[in-house]
Amino acid sequence: MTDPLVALRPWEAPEVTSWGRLPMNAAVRRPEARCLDGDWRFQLLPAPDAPLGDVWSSSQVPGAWTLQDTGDLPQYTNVRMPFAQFPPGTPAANPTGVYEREVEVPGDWVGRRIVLQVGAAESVLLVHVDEQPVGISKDSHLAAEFDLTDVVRPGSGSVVRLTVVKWSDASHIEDQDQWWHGGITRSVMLYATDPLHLADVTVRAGRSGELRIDCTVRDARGALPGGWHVSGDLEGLPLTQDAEFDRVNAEDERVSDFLGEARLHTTVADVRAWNAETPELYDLAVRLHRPDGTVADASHHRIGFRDVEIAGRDLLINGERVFIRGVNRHDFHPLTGRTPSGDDMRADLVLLKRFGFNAIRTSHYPNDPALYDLADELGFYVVDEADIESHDHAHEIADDPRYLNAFVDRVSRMVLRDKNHPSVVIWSLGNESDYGAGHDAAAGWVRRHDPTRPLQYEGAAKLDWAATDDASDIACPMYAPIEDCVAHALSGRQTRPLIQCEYSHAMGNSNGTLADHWAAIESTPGLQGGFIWEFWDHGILQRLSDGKPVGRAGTGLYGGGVAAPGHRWAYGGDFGETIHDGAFIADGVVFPDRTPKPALYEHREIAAPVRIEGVRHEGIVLGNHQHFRGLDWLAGQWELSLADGPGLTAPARLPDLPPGETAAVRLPFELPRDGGEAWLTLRVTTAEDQPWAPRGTELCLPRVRLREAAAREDSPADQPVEVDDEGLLRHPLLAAAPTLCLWRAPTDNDELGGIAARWRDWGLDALARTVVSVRRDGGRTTVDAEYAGTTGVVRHRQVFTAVEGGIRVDEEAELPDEFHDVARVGTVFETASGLDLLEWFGQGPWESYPDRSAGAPVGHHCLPVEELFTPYLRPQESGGRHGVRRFTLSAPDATALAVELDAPRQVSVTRFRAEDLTAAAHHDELVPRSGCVVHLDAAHRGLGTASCGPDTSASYLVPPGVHRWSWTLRGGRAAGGVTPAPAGD
Ligand code: IPT
Repeated sequence: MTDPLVALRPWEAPEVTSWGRLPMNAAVRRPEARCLDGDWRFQLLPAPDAPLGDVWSSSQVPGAWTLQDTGDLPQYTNVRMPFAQFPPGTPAANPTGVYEREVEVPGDWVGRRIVLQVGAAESVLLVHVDEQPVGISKDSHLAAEFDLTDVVRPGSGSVVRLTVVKWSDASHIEDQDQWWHGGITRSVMLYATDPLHLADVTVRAGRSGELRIDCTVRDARGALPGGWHVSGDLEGLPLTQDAEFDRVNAEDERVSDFLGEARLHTTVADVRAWNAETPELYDLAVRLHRPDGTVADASHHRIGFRDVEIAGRDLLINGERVFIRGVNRHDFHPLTGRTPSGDDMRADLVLLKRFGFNAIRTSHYPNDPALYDLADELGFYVVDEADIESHDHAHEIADDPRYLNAFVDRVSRMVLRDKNHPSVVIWSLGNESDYGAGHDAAAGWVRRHDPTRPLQYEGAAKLDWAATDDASDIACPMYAPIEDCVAHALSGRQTRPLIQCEYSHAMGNSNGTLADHWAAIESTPGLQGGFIWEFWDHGILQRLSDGKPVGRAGTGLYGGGVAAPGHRWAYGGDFGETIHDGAFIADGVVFPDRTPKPALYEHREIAAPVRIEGVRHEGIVLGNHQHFRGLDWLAGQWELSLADGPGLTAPARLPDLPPGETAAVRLPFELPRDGGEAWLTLRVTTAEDQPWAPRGTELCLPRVRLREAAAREDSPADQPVEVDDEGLLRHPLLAAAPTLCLWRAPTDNDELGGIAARWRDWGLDALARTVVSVRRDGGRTTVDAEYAGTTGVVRHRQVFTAVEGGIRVDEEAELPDEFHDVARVGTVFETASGLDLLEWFGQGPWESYPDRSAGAPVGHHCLPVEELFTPYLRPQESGGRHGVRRFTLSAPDATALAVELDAPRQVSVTRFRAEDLTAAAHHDELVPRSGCVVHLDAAHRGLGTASCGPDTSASYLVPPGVHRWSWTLRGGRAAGGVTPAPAGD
């Protein structure tokens, strides 16, 4: 006999969103639940209607079977569907996981209502108990509950079977830019309540201290017996019940169940309001009592008192126009795919706090419930997004009546689940799904059900940012150029807040112009921030020997952003799939192991809570850039860096400064007369333990230049400079002579933005050098050379002059107009091996580029060469340091090579030639060279974000024409340390 659930073919029926599923709610009673996680019997069928076999293996719940060696592997696509069928169609090959286990139902659950909760299943869930059909659910990122009271017997065991169909009509609206998996990815549990139970709890708590709790009770057995009541307390203080239960459904004999509501309320005097800076939470308990006063059901909440409103074009939290420093976050883990643990999620949020983020968009589905508890506790403004993305077939689906129910179902269930979280300040209807009646229907539901929060949907607002009648209360574009946002805010047409739902695409070496975005946001009324795309690089840990994902066994096989030898971070195509979107899955601000990328330091500085506004005669002017907090939780230290002298440090006393205010403070030391260029940095740390940072955690490094560099003169010297007939400098510490370089290993932005293709067309990756002349004139040798590309020739001159202790190199390159936008103009040379430590005066210690240089303060920095390189998943230009004035590469035996630059320049020192990086597809393919590859750039192109969004701004481009730069090379063996730079001034 065919199973009725299978006979329905619900995987190709978008109208069917569920059957037998209980309504979503926000009652929280986790302590009582029995957890059914662990190993379940498992079979992977080739299709949902294929017969069950006799052979069972096992599979871990929660978990993706695609990461558990079942023969079905992860696949990554961005926009396009992984199969050809149009919605609601599915492919014939449709992996279907059957999970089974015995469940013992406790004997004392007799007379109770017994509920099975499946945390998340991807993408259709069919539930059977003892072979009887129980229910169906879709929506891969929300829990489904089923009433098992009539199908299980307390005191005996039952077989629970969960059948999960991978491809369905629902896949077409879960077409997010992420890996496709299959499985039960969140916990499964069983719990019992009294038949008359708390069916839902709705908390409304405003910043004035007013608290209102609506309790919904339900009893499937009929009318409410007399004497039942609810009670509640907030931190032990009893709440008041407004009245008896109001019956919500009709008192009609034909209505079999009872649905009633009661309201509790109180007003908290001197309430400590919740906001992302001071996330004050209160414990709330809500109880349902039997007539004798005993507790039949209880629900516990941590609530926050706060207001969200839109006033004109400002989004206000507790009346304040806050900046939204957001990031898009997926539930991701490199071993488990979609199943981060509670500790993992806490680690994500702790890291985000430490790097200055205050907001999260749960791209592109409701995240694990624990995430919202953490956001409440640690302090984040959350845009909670429904699981709707129909990217590939957006236009067909948005108005398709067959999907209407699914849109409303997904949005409403998210709201019902998450409505009590103070962190959730905005609802989002989903992502990249065009705009249609399905959205308006869902918006209508939200606006009626929860008028306390604004609603956003990029697809609605993008048609006209200034519209006032669509399904979005916020203009929330993605990847809009800065100029467009500013122009809109200045146009006089703006009607609603402008907060980008995605911006600054973090793929590879990226996030160029982030500081320019924020300079515009902070100076333009009407602009309020945005959400960086995205938090994670979604690399999956993969064994190279057999190409399989390592799964949970991979714990400890990575660190510092890099997979252990014999492993790599897999991206699209690495599991042998032919339909995929390559490395576009690796576009986060952290590596797959959560190691921060350098761009995070940029963000941290841009978001600094306290900043140096300038230097005035009365002192250093500090500003408090928070919205709600003073500076009392921060400690500071002044650090003075001198180009040519020892630095100074002193504790900084931070002023008592309300948000938005400035004050001048005196430096506890005088600027020394000597020492050349001088920079003052305020190292800001936490003065006391925070829930997300122990005392002493560094938060930002605002800085200011106190004195410019003085001009230097090298004294001519009388030693020979060795230049061969090819015009190449010979030097004992150089393995390859300095030549001209216009190429960088294309970044993802260079490649996907089409910029690198131009460079290749012009032949910049393989310029042919011809020496034109080598002229020797006493201590000076002039080399003229030509570097020919396919469409133009660069003329290059190097003048080598012997100076005291070394060689001065004056260079000039003239780029033809054809080469109107190149990666770099500069020198490249390679050193002998053994010079493994870099000390430099310039920006650091983090990697920085011309359009991403706000994060790294100017000072003296020192790192082993290996640590200068950033292991972007797909190798590319990496390891640059901006604003370098001079550097020394040294060996343990005190051999050293020192370079003094004529001006702050972009420098990189790595083990890789640009061509090595260009040729590799994964980090593990790189073979480090023994010496160093050194680039000194007269000009280096900004990074921009052209892999998805705007390229860098014109001011960061490298133009054609004449470029000039000079540097002095000194090298040799110095007793007791590196070769000293000449004294300045
Ligand atoms: C946008 C998507 O919303 C997001 O999921 C991700 O794909 C991002 O881009 C790029 O990584 S959609 C894009 C086509 C603008």
